[in-house]
Amino acid sequence: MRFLAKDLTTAARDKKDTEIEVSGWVHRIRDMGGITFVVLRDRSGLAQLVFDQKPEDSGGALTLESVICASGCATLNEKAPGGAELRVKSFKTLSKAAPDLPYQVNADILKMGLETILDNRLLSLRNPKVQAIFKVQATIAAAFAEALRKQDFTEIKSSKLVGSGTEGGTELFTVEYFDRKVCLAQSPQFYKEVMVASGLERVFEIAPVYRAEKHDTPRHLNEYVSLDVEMGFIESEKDLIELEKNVLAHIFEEVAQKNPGELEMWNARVPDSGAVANAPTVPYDESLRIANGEAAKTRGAGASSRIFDMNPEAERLICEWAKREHGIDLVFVNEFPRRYRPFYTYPLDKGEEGTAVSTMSFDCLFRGLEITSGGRRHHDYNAFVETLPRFGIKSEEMPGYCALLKYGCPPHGGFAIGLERLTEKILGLSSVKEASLFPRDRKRVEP
Ligand code: AMO
Repeated sequence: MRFLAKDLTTAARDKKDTEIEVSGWVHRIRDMGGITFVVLRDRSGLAQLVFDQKPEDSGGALTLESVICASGCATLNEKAPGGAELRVKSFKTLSKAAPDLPYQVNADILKMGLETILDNRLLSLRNPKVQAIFKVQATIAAAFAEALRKQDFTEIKSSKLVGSGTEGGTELFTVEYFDRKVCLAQSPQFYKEVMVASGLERVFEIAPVYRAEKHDTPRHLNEYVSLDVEMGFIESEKDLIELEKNVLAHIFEEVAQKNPGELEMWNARVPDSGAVANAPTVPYDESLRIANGEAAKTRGAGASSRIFDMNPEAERLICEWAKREHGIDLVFVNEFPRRYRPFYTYPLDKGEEGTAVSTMSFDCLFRGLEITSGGRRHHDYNAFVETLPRFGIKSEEMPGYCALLKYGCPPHGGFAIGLERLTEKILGLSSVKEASLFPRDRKRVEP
């Protein structure tokens, strides 16, 4: 019967003299002359195997990354990882790895450059610390869905082939679609609104989205997983902020509970789920004042360079302020000026002559990085058609949106969290690319 590495200690206690079997990858080999220690890796972790002789198969010496199956008796040993080891009686090689490994799987990945890690993706994904990222990511996605299902949200899967974009025309990938060109979806924005209007009222989607952004930065991917939410019958973005706090608190709670080992590997801590409720909501203008105040403190009061928009420096400074003043580096910035938000965003009338200058929108910043954008949307057909020219759009160019709003659509809104960005910030990674299994950037489309 196959035992997992993590169960070796139990086996050593319960099955002392019975032979058991473990299988996995050869992670490390230490030849001590008389005996050889082999560290075996399986989905549960690492286990120490002790061979009385040099482990050899019909093809010669055992090689790193070969897949083997070993049987023997488990015994307690304080010095072994996990407190037990397998004294091997026999083993067989199930798949022999070639000896010319181009990447050292068992190395400390903090000592490897990101490019090397990504260039050797097939092998770097075998590193336990790299795998930890994706175990945590799986928990995040599951907890996101669970928190929403509990509140009567229905999961949807919308098409990623679309006729036009929703988040701005310059960031679209086009693809051949029979005799015409279509685009890869930048967001399920339109479809999630359609499903609210269809009567489902509350929907969410977990799916990849595509952004043809040319810049290569630690915060941008050209394909990322969007955790999307849309909800009917809301009053303002504040309802959405409450919902997101609830979702994030559940995610943090689940990660703390399901991934203590993974968090430890990365020396990471999730915020206390109870503290999420204390995350402040700061209007956009006020947040820039805070950011400038924080910048002046570090640069000196007379510093001349001002922060004029929510750039990465402002995001970092506001989170530092929130950590100090509210005990959590999580902030919601709302009421963004209209020029920064897409055409579908609901106005917040504050300006003279009834012209909206700001919107019922928000971003969520976590540990110095924007992880979420959202807001209330237009639901009134006439107001929507009136606003389009301000974005240089003709209503004829938006037949879908016009039809959606023309035939009965409740007040609604939603948000989207970037899965890789949230993973990156939970674990303290150096780049969003580290949190993507097979990152797509300007030069990377393989593997
Ligand atoms: P937005 O375009 O701001 O909003 O994206 C939402 C969130 O997605 C993440 N994100 C990215 N992650 C990695 N690489 C990128 N290139 C990238 N671009 C964005 C960020 C960001 O906060 N339709 C709206 C959401 C809504 O209003 O419901 C939208 O997509 O974490």
